[in-house]
Amino acid sequence: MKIQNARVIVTCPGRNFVTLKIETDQGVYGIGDATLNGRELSVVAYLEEHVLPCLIGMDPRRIEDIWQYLYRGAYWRRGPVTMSAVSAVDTALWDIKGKMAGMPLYQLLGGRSRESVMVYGHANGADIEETIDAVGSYIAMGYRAIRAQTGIPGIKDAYGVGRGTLFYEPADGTLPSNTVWDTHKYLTHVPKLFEKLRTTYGFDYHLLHDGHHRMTPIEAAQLGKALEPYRLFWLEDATPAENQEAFRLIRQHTTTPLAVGEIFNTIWDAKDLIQNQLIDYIRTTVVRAGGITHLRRIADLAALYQVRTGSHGATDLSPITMGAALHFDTWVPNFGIQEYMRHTEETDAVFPHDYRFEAGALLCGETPGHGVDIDENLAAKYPYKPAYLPVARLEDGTMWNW
Ligand code: EZ4
Ligand code: CO
Repeated sequence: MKIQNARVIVTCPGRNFVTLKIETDQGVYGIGDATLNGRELSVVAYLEEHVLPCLIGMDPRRIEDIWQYLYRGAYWRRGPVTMSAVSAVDTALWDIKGKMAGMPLYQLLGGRSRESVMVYGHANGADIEETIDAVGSYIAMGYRAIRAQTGIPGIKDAYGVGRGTLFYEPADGTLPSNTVWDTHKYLTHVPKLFEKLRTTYGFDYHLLHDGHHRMTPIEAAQLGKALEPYRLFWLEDATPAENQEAFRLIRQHTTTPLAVGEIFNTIWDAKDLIQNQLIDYIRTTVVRAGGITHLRRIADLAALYQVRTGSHGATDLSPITMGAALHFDTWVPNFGIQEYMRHTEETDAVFPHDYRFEAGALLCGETPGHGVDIDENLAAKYPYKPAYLPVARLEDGTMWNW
């Protein structure tokens, strides 16, 4: 069996998605997500110029060997562009293997560990009142876990707020837009949101919050401590994790559970965090961290330390990543939760899939492979549109983390 053809499809049904399609000499094909928000075409070039020519003629059944070939063989390891490309190849190859075996991906991984995959949705509002209402609407839709973000008085365009509720999409203009940040104002305001949420809705729902890498370790420790009475499911991306040791300081001061990893590329980004038990949830997902092959390695390491999974699932990850992640989540023994931001109807139409939402959970289907396809005719109707993520500066103009 041979890989006969491999090509990249770029489409923008409301936002940009990069998809890799691998075709075999036996008529079976597989698809993988290669979307890197705001840097999409760099992955397209990496795939088209450097990866796809090597794949032609290879045996698509040798998933592990092809992974090692792309990772070790490049000499230059890791990084978001490289690893998004490796992820796309890996996901497409697992899709092919599933189709050849006539089995849904979760069966190939070892079978079902749970009946459904608990997800959390994103509630946000310009102020506390609006966020309280938004959380209420997620409860009404059946969610059992909800991430809550709110606008901060005196801060223009705080992270996670605005541009619609159900389909929040941060990427916008042809150049990055400017937002402003002030951690002092944020730290004063956020505990009030969670106090109000608990007095309004009680403790029967899981609440989550994303700090989006804005705080220093000691500021994150303060927030974690202030939020302890409201028993969060997790505080996400409390501080940047290039220095994994930074989380030790947060950990020493608070019992609020910590989650990180949506921008990690490999197991090496998470190794110290996991082995020192500095986090509770690891948020790497299929498209960003080397596909199913590498994600499994990360999850197995995490399991040794009682760290559970909490895969990233924002709208800039295509339905292919969501579909593959749900098979992974259905199998992985140390599952925690899955993020779920809904894609628009236009996106769902371009990527027909068999997963479905029910009672606060997603259920993967029984279609062989990962269960997500691409309608290429429809995809062709939505040409690529450059869109950047915003940047953030402090009030005095200092560049900060968006
Ligand atoms: O800002 O995926 O938890 N979710 C997030 C996302 C990220 C986007 C960046 O493209 O932090 O909303
Ligand atoms: Co996040």
